[in-house]
Amino acid sequence: MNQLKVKAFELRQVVLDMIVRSGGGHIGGDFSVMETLVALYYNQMNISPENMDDKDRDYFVMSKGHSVESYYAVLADRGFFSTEQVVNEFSTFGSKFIGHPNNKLPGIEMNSGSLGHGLPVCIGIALANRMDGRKNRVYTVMGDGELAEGSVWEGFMAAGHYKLANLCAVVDCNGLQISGTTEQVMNHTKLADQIRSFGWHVTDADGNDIDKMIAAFEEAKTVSDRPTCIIAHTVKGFGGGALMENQAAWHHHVPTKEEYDQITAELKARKEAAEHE
Ligand SMILES: Cc1ncc(C[n+]2csc(CCOP(=O)(O)OP(=O)(O)O)c2C)c(N)n1
Ligand SMILES: [Mg+2]
Repeated sequence: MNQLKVKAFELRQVVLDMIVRSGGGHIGGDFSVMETLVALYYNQMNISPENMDDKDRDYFVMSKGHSVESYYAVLADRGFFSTEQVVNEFSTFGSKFIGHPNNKLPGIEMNSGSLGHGLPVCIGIALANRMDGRKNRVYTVMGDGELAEGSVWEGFMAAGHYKLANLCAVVDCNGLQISGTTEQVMNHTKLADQIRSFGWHVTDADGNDIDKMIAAFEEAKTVSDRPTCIIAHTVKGFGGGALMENQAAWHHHVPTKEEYDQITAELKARKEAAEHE
């Protein structure tokens, strides 16, 4: 488990390199969601470059597509393409490594970035898999700001109606979106109760703690009569230190050279602490 904690800090460094080299990206949400992605891709999901043509593999859609840099970093490390290539090519003219998920790349199910579409598409995948009698699981990750999209709530309603126990949605609940706090922009006063009222199993977890996320994913697998939503309580910018943690301005801020050095040092320190845990 420590290895996965270390991995999450190492992959944040890849994200940082990608963004600083290219001059664009969404670093805050990348850093908040990293433990969720590492838990899914290294511990939970049956998915690999070798089994993408196998319909019994698991499915994942990155609904909050602006966090593409963390998604690319994880896919590269899992062997879908090379880390060096994505760091060098990200957001360059003509590259397939564009600034939101691109399904022309190996491992990427769906183009996303226009918020609010991952859950509805996953409902279709989950329904089809169930109709075919498959035992695999379908996962999506949304942002808490993304929940302002009406299609998300239609999705919550439909998935509850169809009792899609093979579906698990994560809300990366970092309390911030593009221009301020979720509370200011579109508040959800009782998020867990709201989602539960649509017929979902809802559980909370510390979304920057891999052990807690793995436990939440394991809990979801025991629920046989309804979909599960994990409300992952995270810190936007987690791992980057006081400079960038919990700051709306870091939604898509590109670090300066000095900030790059500072974040690199912070990530190194956190990685070393995780190694000695
Ligand atoms: C339909 C749609 N409207 C607006 C945007 C612009 N946009 C990009 S990121 C973002 C904020 C998203 O906040 P959240 O879902 O909380 O993401 P996170 O905090 O994890 O970065 C917005 C409004 C978009 N991508 N899609
Ligand atoms: Mg957010």
